[in-house]
Amino acid sequence: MITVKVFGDPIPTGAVTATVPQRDRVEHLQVSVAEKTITFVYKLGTEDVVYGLGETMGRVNKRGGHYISFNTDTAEHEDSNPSLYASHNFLIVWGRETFGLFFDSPAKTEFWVDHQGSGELRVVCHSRDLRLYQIAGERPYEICRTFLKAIGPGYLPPRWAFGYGQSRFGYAKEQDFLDVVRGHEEKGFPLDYICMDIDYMDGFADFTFHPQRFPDPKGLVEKLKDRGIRLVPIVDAGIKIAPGDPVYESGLKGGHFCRDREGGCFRAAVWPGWTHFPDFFNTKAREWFGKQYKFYTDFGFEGFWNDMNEPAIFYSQYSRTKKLGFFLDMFLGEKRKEEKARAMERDYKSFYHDMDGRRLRHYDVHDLYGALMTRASSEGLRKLLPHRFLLFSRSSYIGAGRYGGIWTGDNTSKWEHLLLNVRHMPSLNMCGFLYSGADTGGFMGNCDRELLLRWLAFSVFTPLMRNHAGKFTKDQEAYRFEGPEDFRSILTLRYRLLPYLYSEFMKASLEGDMFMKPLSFVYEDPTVVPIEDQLMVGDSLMIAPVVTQGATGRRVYLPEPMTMVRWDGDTFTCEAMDRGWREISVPLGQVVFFIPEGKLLPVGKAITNTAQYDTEDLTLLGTGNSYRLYTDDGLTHHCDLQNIVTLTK
Ligand code: MIG
Repeated sequence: MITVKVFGDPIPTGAVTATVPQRDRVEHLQVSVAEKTITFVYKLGTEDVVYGLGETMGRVNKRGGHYISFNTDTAEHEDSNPSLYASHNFLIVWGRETFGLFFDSPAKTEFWVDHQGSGELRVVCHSRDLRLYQIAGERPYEICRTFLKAIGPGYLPPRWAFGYGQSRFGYAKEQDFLDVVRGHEEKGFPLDYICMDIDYMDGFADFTFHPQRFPDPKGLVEKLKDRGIRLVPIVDAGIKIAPGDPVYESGLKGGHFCRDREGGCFRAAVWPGWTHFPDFFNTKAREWFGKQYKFYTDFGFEGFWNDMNEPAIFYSQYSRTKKLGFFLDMFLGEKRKEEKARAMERDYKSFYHDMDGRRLRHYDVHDLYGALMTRASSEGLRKLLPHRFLLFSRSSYIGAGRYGGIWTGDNTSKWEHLLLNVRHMPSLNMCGFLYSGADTGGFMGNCDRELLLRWLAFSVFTPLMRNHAGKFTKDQEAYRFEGPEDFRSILTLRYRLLPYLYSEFMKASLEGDMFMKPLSFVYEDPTVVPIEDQLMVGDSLMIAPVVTQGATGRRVYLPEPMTMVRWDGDTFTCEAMDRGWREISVPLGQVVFFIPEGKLLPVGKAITNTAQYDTEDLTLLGTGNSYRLYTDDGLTHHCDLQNIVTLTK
């Protein structure tokens, strides 16, 4: 049961698609309305668990933290940092009383969850306009499913998007992409796509290719597609101010850019230098932007990643005069950091949207900008391409999960961020972002062999499995490392598990369910509540990734009897195990996972590309009797739950 209480005159955010009954009361919470804010307070029980908040720092149980929804381009993924790239204002209180809340507001929203032992949940919306959704239910999982149904079915990527992807900020010419393909082919490593970062562009302008370094984009796309590899270009939010350029000129002529106070086009500098930001709040501007992807689809591209759409600003006229034009705040001292944050706030307060006749100050609706970019590209691509496409974004807001996936931005090659990736996945799933993942191996810093192997061994289970690294970092492609057999083992496992992963993902997306869940969503066993480094993946699989440097295995809790499956690169070895704690050895290069009693998990043949995918001769692991396999051609938009065949042992 979900209801909504409306405060003030909120804009439609598009987050909830279901028709939801209104009510006048707010249950559970104390509400106080001030001049510019609304504050909600709830006294937490000492044992209460708080779930949700999607892409934020901290643990899966959000207790102890302070989180601010105000989308920010930040590489500082530390618990002291309250804001990342997304705003996912859904949370669940589970304990003495159990209920769900969704603070549907695109303005800055702060959450204190038993912060510094305050014992209370305090939410401050920095706006008087808000829709507060209240979701009733007995258990967190039930509340979550009610919420997911209300925000609509998830984005469905094509099957090739479940293959392995390679990326790096620094690939700058045709040959770099051919080298990556060859690197994987030579070692017998699977691969499905390579991302093209901003260096493909001419002067960092969207909808261009550098004429010398990419003389024949269409030829390159075709050449790689013949080898099963797709290219996935990046698209940044800002449009380069480039008189004479057709995209810039048509945006200007159509009035599709955000306005400054005086009514001119707002200017901010990002990678291309001075840019204008498309006004994604405006229907016509969204249509205009979506149509621009024809530039790529005409060359044969079928996948895209949207970046810098918080929107990130390197500097504005104001911050440039104040010498605050930096983009890596982690290198700034505390004082400069604060000055920069203030300058950013000033920038965000100095431009405006035209939401089909309603003028909005950007600052008041900031958190929706990236989500609306995703919507614009998704709706455009839907018209341009006859089949499903890959699309993932950096910035997001709840509801954007209907239009595309997300990745979690500029993490670092360190063990803590592998664990962060593990914690993010269930939280993102709660908020409707099933197609998601982190930069495997880490973006900033240098990744070593051990970390990459362990990280890949976890990413095997995340829908988006992409190795991405930042500029000037050490080579991070799997084929660059010693001992290729360990990498081949893990990458091959991903492809052998595809029938299961794809099927479970599609069922979850279509049904409004989660793909990756905390154990506590499934088991009513108090022992599992604090366990956040084990996850359920679909219905027949529990994972317990190794996230500790130097570990040769780990302790795993089995909430019920399970089949332990050990993958050694060649064979699956099964062993029945009882409920309870176990010490499991997991040598580098191996992957160990668990199938609950009475469940089956289908695995396919060893393939190196999703083009070779088939569901003939699946092996069924586990002790169940049957498995419901979702099948389709991996491209059609006509996905429904009719496409299920029952496999029996
Ligand atoms: O200012 O396009 O998060 O994945 O490689 C950095 C360059 C811009 C940030 C993205 C990252 C990407 C990088 N981008």
